This record gives sequence, structure tokens and C-alpha cells, in this order.
Amino acid sequence: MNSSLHDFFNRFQNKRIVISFHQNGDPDAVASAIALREILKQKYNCQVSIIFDSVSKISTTLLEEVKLKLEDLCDFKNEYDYIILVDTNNPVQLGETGLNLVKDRVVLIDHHLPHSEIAEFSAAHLIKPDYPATSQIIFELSECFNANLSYASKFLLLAGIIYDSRCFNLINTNTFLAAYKLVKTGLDYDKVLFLLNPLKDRSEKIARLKAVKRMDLYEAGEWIIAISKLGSFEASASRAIIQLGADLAIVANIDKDNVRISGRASTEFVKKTGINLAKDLMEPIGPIIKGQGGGHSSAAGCNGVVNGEEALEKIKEILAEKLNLSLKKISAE
Ligand SMILES: [Mn+2]
Repeated sequence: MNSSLHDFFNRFQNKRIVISFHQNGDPDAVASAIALREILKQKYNCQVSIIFDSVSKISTTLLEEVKLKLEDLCDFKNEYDYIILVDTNNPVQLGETGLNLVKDRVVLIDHHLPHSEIAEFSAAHLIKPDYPATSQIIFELSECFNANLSYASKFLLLAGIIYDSRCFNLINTNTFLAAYKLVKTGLDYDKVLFLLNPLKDRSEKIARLKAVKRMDLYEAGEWIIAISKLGSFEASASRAIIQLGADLAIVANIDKDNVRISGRASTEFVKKTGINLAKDLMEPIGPIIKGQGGGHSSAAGCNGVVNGEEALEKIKEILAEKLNLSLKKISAE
């Protein structure tokens, strides 16, 4: 038994715990919350309530499959001893949960790079940036504490690992082992894959295609950079543009009082340039749009309220500076 993990979790013994995660909770966030709740109830005699802003469409489908309603996973209301944020590196991502965060009672369990101001909002954290998914961290905790996870939790954890590892494109040395152990308990792997790859709906297909139609292309040395604008599905569109062949895709959703920018990069771009989209691009852009940015080295975003156009200009400046190359626009002809 890992004694430091034991020390870390001992604070939760007999306590009232709120578990929360970022808005539009993806399968990794939702799985982590549900499985962690089971571990804390079984092994630390906790009362645990999951409180959240919203979950994504894929998460909703997965929850329906395992017949769980997050709203039902609530042992108490109001007074709590600790809030554990899973899969969330910045409280600004919590949305409208109405949670009142008191630094000494906020605990983070996450695989994103720690936010640079983490000390201001959380006193204790278990952060493993080399993990592709928080679900893998939670699965390993369940093993370490010898917890008996339900079929639903195991099904969701496997989905969380597959989803966040981008179908095992991003792994660490134990990812396959975790997936193997989960599948071996009798999970329906085909079913998980099927539910994670729903046919895109019409509006998402159109958004992706519009992003391509509207994009400006730049070259900087060997790299091809695409910048586009959309009214929705920015993340999906930036992923699509990388699949088409760009090395870096930035898709912005700019309207009157909202700015959301999504960035994706190819693995090769991140490896060769050493540019980290979260730390080098989205975090510095956060204050410009009066919001915050975060994410991973190859997938990151920021949310704010103003200055969308300025932010896009600043992104080009930062890229030129980091690459030590100027960005040349590729003509549409
Ligand atoms: Mn995650």
C-alpha cells in the first residue's frame, strides 16, 4: 500500500464530501466522479454528493447505458467538509455549480498540468500530468484501496480512459494494463467503443465543414497553422482540422459577450517545437479575454467575455515568438 496516498486520503474519513468537475463534463470527468464516490463511501465511510454544472452529450449517453442519474448521487445538501474537483485544473471551469470554494477544503485530483495559480485555490492535490485520463488515476486508487467498484463505475472508467487517451493515442506505461484489467472484469468493450463514437449530428457536421471553409492558413517554417471562427463546436472543428493535416488549429467562437477559443496541435508539432498549448498559448490569452485558459499540451482552450479579435492576433504573435519564425499567410488561390 502506498502510504503517502493513504495519508492523503485519511483526511476524508467520515467526512461529508462534494465531488465536482468542469462544465460540460466529459466521460473522463463523469467516470472519475462516480467511481471516486464509490471508493470514498466504501473505504472512508464518507457521505458524498456529486454537484455539477452540466455534462456532455456523450456522457449523457454513457450514463443512460449504465442507468445512472448524476442527480441521484447526492447523500446530503449544504454543509460539506471537503470539495474534491476531478479532471478540473481551474475552478473557473466549474460553471454554475454555485459551489463556495474555501481553499483549505478544496482538493484536486487531476491529470491536467497544474494551473500556475493553483496555490490560490487549493491546498491539497493529487495531480499526475503524465496520465492520459483522470479515470486511470481513479482506477489505480480503487486497486490501491481494494475497493469493489460497481459494473457501472468500471464501464464508465474504461470509457473515460478510452475517451481521454483518444483511443490509446496518448498513454503512459500503465494505461493498457488498466484497460486490460477493466475489460477482464467482463465489460462490453464493443459497447463502450460504439457509445463513444456516435454519428455526429447534422449541426456538428456543418460546423466542422464551415470551419474549414472559413479558415485562414499560415505557414511558419515547416508548420501549417489554421485559424478559423465558428458559432459552436469549436473543439470538434479544431480536431477535424488537425485530422485534415494542419499542425496547429485555432478555432474561435466570438460573439457580443462571449469568447471561447479552442486549440489543437499534432503530436509532432508539440514534440518538435516544445510548445505547450495550455501553458504557452491559452493561459496567457486568458487575461486578454477577461477569462481563463487551460488544458493539455496538444489540446487546450480558453473562455472569456471580450477582445476575441485581439486574442487571435496575440496568438499569432506568441506563436511567431515561440517558433522564432514569422507566420506567412498562405493565399487562398
Ligand atoms: Mn480528462
